[in-house]
Amino acid sequence: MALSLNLFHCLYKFRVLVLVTLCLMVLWTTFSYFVDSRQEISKAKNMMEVFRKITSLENSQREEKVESNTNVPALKSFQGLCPALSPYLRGASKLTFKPSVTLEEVQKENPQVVEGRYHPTECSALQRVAILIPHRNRERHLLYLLEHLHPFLQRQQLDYGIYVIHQAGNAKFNRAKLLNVGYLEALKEANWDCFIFHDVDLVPENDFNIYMCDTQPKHLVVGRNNTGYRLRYRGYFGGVTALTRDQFSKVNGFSNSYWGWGGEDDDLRIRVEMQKMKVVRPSADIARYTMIFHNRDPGNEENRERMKLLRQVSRTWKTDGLNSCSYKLLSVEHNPLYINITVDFSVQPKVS
Ligand code: UDH
Ligand code: MN
Repeated sequence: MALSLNLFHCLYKFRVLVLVTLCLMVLWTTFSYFVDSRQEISKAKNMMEVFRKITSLENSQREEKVESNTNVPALKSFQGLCPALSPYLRGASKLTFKPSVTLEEVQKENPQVVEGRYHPTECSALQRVAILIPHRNRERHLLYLLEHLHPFLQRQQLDYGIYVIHQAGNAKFNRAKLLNVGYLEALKEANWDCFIFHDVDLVPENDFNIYMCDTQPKHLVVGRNNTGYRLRYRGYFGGVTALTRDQFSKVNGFSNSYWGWGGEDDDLRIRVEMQKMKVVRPSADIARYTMIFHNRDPGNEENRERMKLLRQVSRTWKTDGLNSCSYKLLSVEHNPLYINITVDFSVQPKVS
């Protein structure tokens, strides 16, 4: 009896123990569940806080950018295309040429020009424009042109580069071939959309004369001071012209055959017309230039062959142009204000 009572007591104790253990386990599980979820909640709270901080930081940065854009052009991200008409244009101006001006001064005036190139930082330029200047022995004219052209092009919010193509030696000058070289060499450096073929001695007077290409080849010199600001003759296509990469390639560029002065610009007009393109011009009150006075250069005597060449354009244009322009490249120098390309036309390059 005592044994069974003892056994019963033991069993009872065991049950109580099991029950207490179970209770403790339930309590522990519940407790740890609450602790875990509290931790999760605080983790989530932390994450929310971090997220809130990041977004508020982003917003304040965005506001800063918008603010800086309205004051000083500084940051390019989040920005769209430049407007069709730049807000910096000034219109007509009376040009002056100071004989004492130096390259260093022009450099100082244009701190944003690097190795002859510039692009606006406040917006994305509408076109990438290469200015090609044929050159030999006209250093002073080049200086005057650079002095005026750099600020002029920056006011137009263009992504641009100025290339000076220099003919080495004293042989007959070939303006058209130099411009072909400029086109071919400039395209090795950048994907230019538009080319401005620019005499060194013509300075634009009005910055509403936009140095961008059109749907048709554009002639930019309607008038100049030495012709009473009237077009030299009907069909004149010289001095400064603007053609897109495709327009110029479609006509096979300039002819390489015009040595000495004259004819090459008329030849280009004939090529343009043969491709059913039409020369367009800005209005006469805007397309005005000052020509820096000069005499005829030695080595650029009038080309007496030009009339004969002009009669043959329809037969020659396909094989005389960009696709047949051979030259010896002497150097490509990246000066602060322009890229200088020097070529020699007197020797034919070796074909390797
Ligand atoms: N060029 C040079 N060096 C030269 C010859 C020509 O750089 O020795 C370039 C220069 O970019 C010049 C362009 O080729 O602007 C056209 O040549 P040009 O200025 O001689 O042609 P333009 O029709 O004058 O202006 C021709 C001679 C006019 C003499 C008038 C005298 N009053
Ligand atoms: Mn000239």
